[in-house]
Formats: sequence, C-alpha cells, structure tokens
Amino acid sequence: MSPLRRLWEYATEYRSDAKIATIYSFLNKLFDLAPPLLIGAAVDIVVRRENSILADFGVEDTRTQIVVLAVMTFTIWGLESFFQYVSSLKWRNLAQSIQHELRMDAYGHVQGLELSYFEDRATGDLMAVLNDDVNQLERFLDTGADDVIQTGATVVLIGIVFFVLAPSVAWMAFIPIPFILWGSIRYQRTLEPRYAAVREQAAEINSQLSNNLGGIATIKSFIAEKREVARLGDTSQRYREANRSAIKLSSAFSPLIRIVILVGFTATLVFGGFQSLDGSLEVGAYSVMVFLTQRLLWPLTRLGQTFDLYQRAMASTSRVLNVLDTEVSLADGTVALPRKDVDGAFAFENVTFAYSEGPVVLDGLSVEIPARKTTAFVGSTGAGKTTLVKLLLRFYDPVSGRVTLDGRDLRELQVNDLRHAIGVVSQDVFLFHGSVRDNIAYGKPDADFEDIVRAAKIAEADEFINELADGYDTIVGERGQKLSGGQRQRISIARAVLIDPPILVLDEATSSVDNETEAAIQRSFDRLSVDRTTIVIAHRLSTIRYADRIYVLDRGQVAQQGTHDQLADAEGIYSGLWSVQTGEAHDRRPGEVA
Ligand code: TTP
Ligand code: MG
Repeated sequence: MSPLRRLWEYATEYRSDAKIATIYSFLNKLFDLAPPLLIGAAVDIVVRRENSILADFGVEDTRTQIVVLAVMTFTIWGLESFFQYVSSLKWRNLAQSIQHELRMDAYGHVQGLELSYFEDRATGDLMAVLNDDVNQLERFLDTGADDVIQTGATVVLIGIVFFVLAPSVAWMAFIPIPFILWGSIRYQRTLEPRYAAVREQAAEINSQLSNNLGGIATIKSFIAEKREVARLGDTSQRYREANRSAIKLSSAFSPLIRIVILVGFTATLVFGGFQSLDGSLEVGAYSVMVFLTQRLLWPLTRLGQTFDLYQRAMASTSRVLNVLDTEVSLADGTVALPRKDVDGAFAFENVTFAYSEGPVVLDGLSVEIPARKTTAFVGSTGAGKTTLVKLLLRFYDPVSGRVTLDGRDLRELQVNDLRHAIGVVSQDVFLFHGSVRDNIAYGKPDADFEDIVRAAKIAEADEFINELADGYDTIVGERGQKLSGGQRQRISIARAVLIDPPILVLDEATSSVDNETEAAIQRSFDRLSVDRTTIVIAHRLSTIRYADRIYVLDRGQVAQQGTHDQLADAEGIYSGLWSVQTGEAHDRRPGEVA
C-alpha cells in the first residue's frame, strides 16, 4: 500500500477535514481562474455593447453593464482571497493536528512495546522517527497537498473552458499532460528509494549523535575526540551522498517538464495561429487560448517541487507508520491482581531463557521464592541474576517453563497489576532530569512530602539531600549525573520504598555506598522486609547473610541453596566466596609471607 493510502487509512478522524480543505483549494482555484474571463467580458461589453453577454442576461445599459462587471470582479477576487485564506488555514491546521496525533500515537505505541524491541534499535534512530520523520509530514501538508489539488483543478477548469471555446485546437494544449503524468509517476518510483535511503542515513546520524553526547565523558577520557569526529564525518558523508543521489534526480524534473510543456505551448501557438490566419479560428479566441495555455501548463512545472516534498514526506511517513505497525509481542494477561490481594510467592518452574538470538542465560531453572520472606541470589557476574528479575517483571517471557506469582502464570496476569506489586531498585539506576523530590516520587507522583522524606530516611538519603544546594528541590541533571553513584543509588532505594510494594526487589542496591551507610540501610531493610516478599541480589555476602533462603546461581542453574550458615559450612561456591570475602582464604604467590 502506498504511504499516502496508509496515512489516509490511519487518519480516519481527519478525512472530513481533508475533504473540506480540498473543496476550499478547488474554490480558490476556481475564483483565481475567473479574471481572464472577466477581462473577456469587459472587452465584450466595449465591443458589442448592447449585444454583449451581459446584455443576454438582461442588463441592457452599457454603463450599468460595466458597474455590474465591476461588482462581479470585486466579489470574485474577494472570494478568491477568502478561499485562499481558509484553505491555507485548513491545510496547515490539518498538518498540525495529524502531526500531533501521529506523534502521540507513535510515542504511546513505542512505549508499549516490549523491552527487547528497544535493545535491537538505537535510541537515536527511534528519536529520528518520533521527531524528525513526524515533522516532515507538516512540510508536505502545509503547501504540497494544496498545490497538487490546485494544479489538478487548473487542468480540469481550463480544459472545460478550452473545449467550449475552441475544441479544434484545445487538444494541442493538452498534449504534454499525459507525458507529464507518466513522467511524474516514473520519477516518483525512482525517487522513492532514494529518499528512503536519505531518511535512513538521517536516523543513523541521529543515533550516533545521541550515543556520543551520552558518552561524552568516555570519549574525553580515552581522548577519542578525533576518532569520533571522523566517524561522524563518515556518517554525515553518507547522508550527503544519499541526498545527492536524490537531488540529482529531483532537480532534473522541472527542466524536463518545461521542455515537454514548451512543445505543447508551441504547438498551440503555431497551429492556432495557422487556423486563425485561415480564418477558421476567431482572433479573440486565439489570444485567450495562448494566454490560458500559459496558465494551464506553467503550474505543472511546480509539480517537481511538490513531488519532491511529497516523496520526502512519504519516506518519513512510512517510517512512522512502520513503527505504529510493530506488534506488541508480549500479550497482556486478563486476570486482575489488586495490590491488596498480592501474597507475593514467586516460583520459576523449569525456566529456560535466552535474549533473542543470544546464548541460553537461564537453563531449566527452578526456584521458589516464598511469600513474605527474604530470598537472596548470589552468583558470579553474568550468571543471570538480573535476568531473573526481568522475568519477574515480565519484561520478557521465558522460552520454556513458566514463572508464577501466587500460583498464577505471569502471562495470565495484567502486566500493570504485576508491576504495580513490585518495587525494584535496579542495578543500573536511572534518574530523570528533575528534582530529587520528583525522582523519589516517580512511582507515586501524588505522595506527600512527609512520606517522601520518610522514604529518604529509610534509604539513608535524607542527610545528604539536605546538604544539597536546594535540598529536595535540587535538580539532579540528566540521568542524575550531578549526583554521586552512591547518592543516585540511595534515591532509587527511596523511590522503591515510597511505593511500599508487597514485593521488593533489590538488585545490587547498596553496591555503590560505603560499608557504614550500607549497614545503616541494611538495618532499615531488616525492618522493611518483615512481612514483605524481599528479593535481594548481592555480590557482598554480608548483605544477604540473614536471608531466609539463599540461591547460588551458576551458568543459569541453581548450584546451591540453603541458609547462610548451611552454605558457609558446605563445600561449594558459596563457602569459597565467603572465605574470600572474610579474608580467610589468601591467594598467595609462592614465596610470599603472610
Ligand atoms: P545478567 O542477568 O545481567 O547477569 P547478572 O545480573 O547475574 O550479572 P551481574 O552480577 O554482573 O549483574 O546477564 C546474564 C547474561 O545475559 C550475560 O551473559 C549477558 C546476557 N545478556 C544479554 O545477552 N542481553 C541482555 O540484554 C542482558 C541484560 C544480558
Ligand atoms: Mg546483574
């Protein structure tokens, strides 16, 4: 389906507006083409006096005829201006509305897509679609659509006048039109892939820019500035080349059209002239024809620009509509789970999972996470601990096996209810640009200030927040970059605490704070985790020492499980880790003295 068709199918609400705008454009052209006829009528009055066309309508007196004509002229030109105004108003507002709608729809849709979609696509690329590509549409709808309709109207209206005036020569003026139409369609087909390539390169630049600006500190610290400039240079060069190839073609259009038009124009001039000389064509009709041929054919030269706008807009529209057509592959469940009914017992039953095409991360994992208890996961880096959390939140579905909450498969539950029940402090803390207070209240925007402070106290964050320049109103910067790692982490703990969820997940929640602060946070958690399902992931075993049950993960499987005391005494990974962390095991080199 052509992008325009797709857009039409999409913009159901705006179809009537588009139709009205089309009518306005048509009327605008109708009144715009009237002046030559009015001039003709004026000449007619002066030459034929009491026998003029107006006299046929019953206006006998020549002076009155002139006045009537003047009133008509005034009205018609007035109407032309009026319809020019309303058509421009309608088209431009239509452009704004469709653009707004499309942007909101596309963003809403993208937000609803599952996480894996975002992992496979560069953020900058998506940004280009949601911003640049949506905006391209405006350019075409603003003026292009109006142009196309007015050109079409010109051809039809002048055609009618011509065939009424002088059918014997009229066809000559129309000779170029089939060629122009044929050429335009060919031209569009060739141009389409070229503009698609341009948009792709534009997105590429966008994603590179957003990536680089996000990683500016890394670029600087590895003195990679020159390399990055060169890399961007390459991308920009490709964009330029893609555009060049489109420009080469699009610039040739107008001149070619002009030549075809010239043929039609000259034919009318010559053959009309011959007929006129022979006396078979009225001199007046001949001059009107030559004059109108200009008005008929000239606007067609503008088609080049219009098609150019059109192609650019359609290349972008396709990209936006493609995003809108991306289907959500994680289907939402139907069973509601109000927060108050959540018990909080999770179970992984023989779960196997891999990220898209990647290697197996969880390999037939079976784990019980009892309700209202603290369950800990340890294991080497890359063992699949964070992956486990992502499955709990149903960011992904297992490849086989199932994950249940209170005995129900997560796939049955309404995903919003599920996530509403879980508070997560994730390993990669993300703060939004805004105040400390807004960041803590992110999961509960209507929270009272006292509750925010209480949550901050539990997270051992209140003290440092009060020392910030504007306290709770301090702006944290993009991604919270104006705060230290440990500060960010504590804000994200406060954020999870504030929503007071029945299930709390702490993935390396205290890994960036000092031991003393960690111990203080730990004491808060000990109070918090009473009667709450708490899942703790930590490398520092002191953090999970008092968990009710500890699972040791190794290569996507449970290697060991038990309490700290049981595991510390048993032979295995855990006791090994424990002795390293408590300093009982030393990896000494030969000859080294203890
Ligand atoms: P994680 O589950 O993130 O490992 P982890 O949380 O146990 O490790 P850490 O202690 O360092 O936090 O990743 C498990 C594997 O999955 C790892 O090999 C990387 C891979 N992986 C992907 O392939 N795609 C992804 O999007 C993620 C997050 C991980
Ligand atoms: Mg992890």
